[in-house]
Amino acid sequence: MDLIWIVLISIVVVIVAFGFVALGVTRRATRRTREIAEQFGSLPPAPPKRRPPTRTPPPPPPAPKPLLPREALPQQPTAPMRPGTARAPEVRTVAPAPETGTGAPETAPAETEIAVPVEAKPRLRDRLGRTRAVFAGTFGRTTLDEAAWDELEESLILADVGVRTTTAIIADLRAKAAAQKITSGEELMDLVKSELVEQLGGADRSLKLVPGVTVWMFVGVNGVGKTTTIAKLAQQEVGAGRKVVLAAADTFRAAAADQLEHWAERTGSEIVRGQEGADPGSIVFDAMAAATGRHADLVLVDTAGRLHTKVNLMEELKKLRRIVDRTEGALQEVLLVVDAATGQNGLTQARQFADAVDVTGVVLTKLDGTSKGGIVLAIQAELGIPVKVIGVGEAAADLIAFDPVEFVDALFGA
Ligand SMILES: Nc1nc2c(ncn2[C@@H]2O[C@H](COP(=O)(O)OP(=O)(O)O)[C@@H](O)[C@H]2O)c(=O)[nH]1
Ligand SMILES: [Mg+2]
Repeated sequence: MDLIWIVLISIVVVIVAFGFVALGVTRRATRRTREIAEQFGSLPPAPPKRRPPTRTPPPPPPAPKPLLPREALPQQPTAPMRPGTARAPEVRTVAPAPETGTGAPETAPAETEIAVPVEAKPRLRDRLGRTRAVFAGTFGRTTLDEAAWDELEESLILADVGVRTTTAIIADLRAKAAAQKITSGEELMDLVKSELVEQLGGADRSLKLVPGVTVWMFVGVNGVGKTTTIAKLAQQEVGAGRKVVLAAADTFRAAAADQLEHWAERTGSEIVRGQEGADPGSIVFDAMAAATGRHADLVLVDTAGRLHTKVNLMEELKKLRRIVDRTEGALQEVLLVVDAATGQNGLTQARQFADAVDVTGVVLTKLDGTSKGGIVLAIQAELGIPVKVIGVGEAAADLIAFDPVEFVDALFGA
């Protein structure tokens, strides 16, 4: 009996021992399988202590920012349809977006409210470099002889002051130089500066605003900078807390209203626009209605610079003027936009527009890229129309209220 028990116990011990051995082998085999599989990437990685050192993978790229779809922009209801219009002009209010120059339209993240950043105002002196260069060295002479006078005359003509105005200025200066017994180039420079300020001085250059709705209308040939100037002024006026409506009455070119709408978005203005070929009169009519209905302060009317004929254009502008004039006292400025680089040609254009619509002031653009800044003097002397604001670049902040003293200082100052 004892023997049987001993045999049985021995068998159990042997079985248990086998079991342990088998378990160990299986574990080792599993580990090995895992290691092999890991090398071929088919299993989840083993605990860190078993992994060969690896580099931290780069963080995933940030998720793209949500873009604001056009439909998501807050929109005003469409203005009422007028008889004779193919489609009612649309009135939209658009949220201000950040200014990044005058490039292609961009959309803004929907969830953040973005204020139009205040751009640094450009220094006039820096932007007038090319006209300034025309006068550089003119006043370096120690004696005021005939050569010095010739040089000054030449510089004024080169800067596009125009022959007639230059002749008048030189005659005036000669008389003053003789009376004041001026003998050096340096003294002459002071005299020239005060003469030019005097020539330019005295005009009222303010852009008029009245209580209720004020309208500023912009006229001028294609490409001079009407739409850009409107954008710049819209930014300025919205910044001053005014509610601004842009009237896209240049329906001659397809892109014109799009360009204005883009600026409405950036400046936080409302826009009234129609389709290409729509009646500009109906756009202005609806813009006036929208402005009155919504208690806007200012309507900026963009007009076409070209129609099929010049007569058409002038007649169209007169018509737009009459529509605005139905709101008594609203039309405060008819601003003729002139590209400074066109020099004396700009004067011819100015005469034609001034004859058709009573122009109240000139916006002289692109002074930054031209040596013909002297045209400011010619416009005022020959047309009697004051230059009110000047464009010195393509960005929204590149608009400066024209000040004769600042202008002359920028041309001749050290
Ligand atoms: N350098 C410079 N470019 C300007 C200025 N004003 C407008 N422009 C550019 O002139 C071009 C025509 O302007 P736009 O406003 O479309 O002219 P519009 O046809 O009269 O409306 C655009 O490329 C503007 O960026 C300015 O003061 N300086
Ligand atoms: Mg335009």
